[in-house]
Amino acid sequence: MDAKSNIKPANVEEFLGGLPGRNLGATWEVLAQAVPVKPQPRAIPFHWAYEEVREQLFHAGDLVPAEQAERRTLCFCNPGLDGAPAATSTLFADIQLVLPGEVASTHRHTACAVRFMLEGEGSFAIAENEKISQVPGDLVIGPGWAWHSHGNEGNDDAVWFDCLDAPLAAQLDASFFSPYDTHAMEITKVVNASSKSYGNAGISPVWQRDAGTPSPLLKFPWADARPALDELPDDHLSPYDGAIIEYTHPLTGKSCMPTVSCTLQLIKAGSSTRPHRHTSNSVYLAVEGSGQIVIEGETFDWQRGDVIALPTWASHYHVNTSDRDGVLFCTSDAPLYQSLGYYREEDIQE
Ligand code: 1HN
Repeated sequence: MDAKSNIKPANVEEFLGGLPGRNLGATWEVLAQAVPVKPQPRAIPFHWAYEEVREQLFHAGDLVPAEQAERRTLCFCNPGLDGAPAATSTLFADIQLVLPGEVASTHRHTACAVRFMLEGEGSFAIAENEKISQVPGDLVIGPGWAWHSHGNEGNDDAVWFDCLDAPLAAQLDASFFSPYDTHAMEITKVVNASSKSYGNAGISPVWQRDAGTPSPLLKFPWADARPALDELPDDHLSPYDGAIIEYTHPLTGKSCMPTVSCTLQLIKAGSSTRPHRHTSNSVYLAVEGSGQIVIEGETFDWQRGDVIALPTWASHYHVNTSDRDGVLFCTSDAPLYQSLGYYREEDIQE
């Protein structure tokens, strides 16, 4: 029978068989696909060991000149996502190498970016005509659509972790990218201008108060964040995350980016946390000590530089069996879910 016949179908099978040719579907046949009873992430929980990633990154450093790579980074490809450059469905993450003397080209993209410094003194970021100094442990953010570049004027190889909401922007068909008209952006502001204006906790300028999103403060120093973890009183710990602090917009207290939040957490030596799960995807970067994240019953050991992808709705808890406190940096798309009314979190009773 012709798929587009106007003759009344003789039975249900014939009726259903005629729908695809009309670009129609019978909702009752595809309801579970249209409205799954719970999230069905394609990304899987996954761990990348820094030792292996770093070795490959330095091969790139030997073989690929900076001029030939817009950014010399190795990105984390979640095995559940068919080779796509994405650590989770919404978050791109990579490890970047900038050798002494190199300066990256200037460009901008709608995807927002966060950077956590791992190795090397003497590198810098440039964002919107401001030069930002950066040392290991610092978090430097790159707001969406801001012109940016970076370089290394020290003697050490600079290595850092990047996370961008690029897969989200691409899925929303909202991704734009453009190169600057010259290689280098001129610097018109004082070095670390945003830190000078907004970097004093609880104290902010009156005359130029920028309460828009994202955060007008672009650098969150390790020298501020790390002591804050140790100082958190015991009655301010999270049952699920131990001592955990968020890098926040200095004027609103909200996440540093509209779609991405950044946290730093400490799992005390010999401690473990309660299991829970939430909608929102996370990418963890281990920064100090060692520990384990148990995700859906599978144990992922971590040490400094390791990266772990936690897809939405996967149950997880933290363990630190070592005799040294462990510290994890984490990027998450929770603000996205929260602003859309899609955020859910659930304690898991054993
Ligand atoms: C980018 O601009 C940076 O500026 C890092 O450091 C990684 C990955 C994809 C697209 C742009 C950076 C990036 C990126």
